[in-house]
Amino acid sequence: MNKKFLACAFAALILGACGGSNTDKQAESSPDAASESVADAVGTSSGGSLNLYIWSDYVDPATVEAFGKEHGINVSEAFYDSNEVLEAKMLTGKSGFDLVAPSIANVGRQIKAGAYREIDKSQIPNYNNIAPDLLTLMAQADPGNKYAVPYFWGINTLAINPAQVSKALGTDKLPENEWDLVFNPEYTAKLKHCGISFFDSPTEQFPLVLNYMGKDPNSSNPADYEEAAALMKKVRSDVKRFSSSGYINDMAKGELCVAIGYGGDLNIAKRRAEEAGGRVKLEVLAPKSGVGVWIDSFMIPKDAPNVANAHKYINYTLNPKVAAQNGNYVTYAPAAAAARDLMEPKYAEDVSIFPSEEVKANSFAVLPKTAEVVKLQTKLWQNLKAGK
Ligand code: N2P
Repeated sequence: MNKKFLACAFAALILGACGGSNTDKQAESSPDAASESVADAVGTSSGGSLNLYIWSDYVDPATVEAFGKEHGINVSEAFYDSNEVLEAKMLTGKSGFDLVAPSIANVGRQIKAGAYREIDKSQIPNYNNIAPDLLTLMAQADPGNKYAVPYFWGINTLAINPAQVSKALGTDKLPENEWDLVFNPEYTAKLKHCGISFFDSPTEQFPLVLNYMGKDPNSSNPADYEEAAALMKKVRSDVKRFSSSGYINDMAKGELCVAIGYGGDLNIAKRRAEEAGGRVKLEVLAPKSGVGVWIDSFMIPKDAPNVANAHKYINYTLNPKVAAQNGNYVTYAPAAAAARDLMEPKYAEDVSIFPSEEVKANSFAVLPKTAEVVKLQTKLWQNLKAGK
C-alpha cells in the first residue's frame, strides 16, 4: 500500500488537488446515464435470493424493494454498524452473505485474507458510472479494482442539538475548533449533562483524535495512539455512550446533545427529529479543522451462495437515478458520479454530504493501519471503554 499516493488520491477526490478533479471525465464516461430510466438499468427478471449484509441505515428500503420486485429476487438484509464487527465475520468465513460493504481502511486486509471473490465487471454494465477518482483510490487497497466496487463515500464528523448545547455552555457561540466540544475537558464537563456520544469503533475514532492533537491521523507510531487514548481518558467520564448507530435515535429524541458519527447518520437523525414534529432541532457540523473521509465498497464474500444476484444488485445501485434516490435517503455521496445532480438540491449542496473546499483543506482519509496499530488500538479502546 502506497500511503502517500493514497493520501494524494484522496486529496484529488475531496480537494480537486494532485492534478485536478475528474469532473469532466466523469460526465464523459456516461453521458446518457442521468436520463436512463431505472427499469432500463435493471434488466430482466431472474429470481432466486440475495442476502445483503450492510451498514445500518445505508440503503433506502424503497431501493431494496424495487430491486427485489423488478428481478423477482427475494432480498434479505442483516446489519452491522462498525468495520470491526464486519471484519470479524468476514475473516471467520461461511457467513452465508452475498454482499457486504467494508470501508477502504479494511478492504486490503480482508482481500489478503482471502475473504472475497473477484468481481465480474461484465455483469455490471453500470460500472462505467463510477467516479474515476474513487476507482483510482480504491486501487491502492484493491490493486486492479478486482474485488471492491465503490458504493458511497462520506465523512466522520459531529452533530449538536444547538438549544441544549448553548444552554449547557451558557452561550450561543461554539468554540473556534468545534472538536473541542468532545475532546476538551472544559467543554465536555459542561456538556456531559445533556449527553455526549463517541463512536464505538477505534478505526473511526482514533484518526479524529490524532487530527485534533495535530498528529498524523493515520500515524503508525504506537506512542501517538497512547497519547490519543490518554486524551480521551481525560474526558471519558463525561461520555454518556459509545455508539456507531444508536446515536441516531438518541439525538433525534433529544437524549444526546453532541454525537460523533457518520455524516449521513447524523443527517438522518436531523431528519427524524424534523419528522417527529420539530421539537428537537439538530445541526450537523463540518468543522473547518477537518473531518475523516472514507469510501465504502460492495464486495462479494468468497463463499457467497448467490453470486449472480450480488452482481445484479451492485449494477442496480450504480444507476445514477437509483443512486440519487438512495443518496437522498442515506445522505451520503454516491459513487455514481452523475447522481449528485439528480439528488434533492438541499442534499446535493449540503457540506456535510459534499464537503466545502475549506473543510476539505484540513480533512484526511481514514486509511489502512498496520497489524501492530490495529492490535494496539483495540487494546487501548477496550481499556478506555472499561474506564481503565
Ligand atoms: C451508515 C454508516 C455508513 C458509513 N450507517 C460508514 N463508513
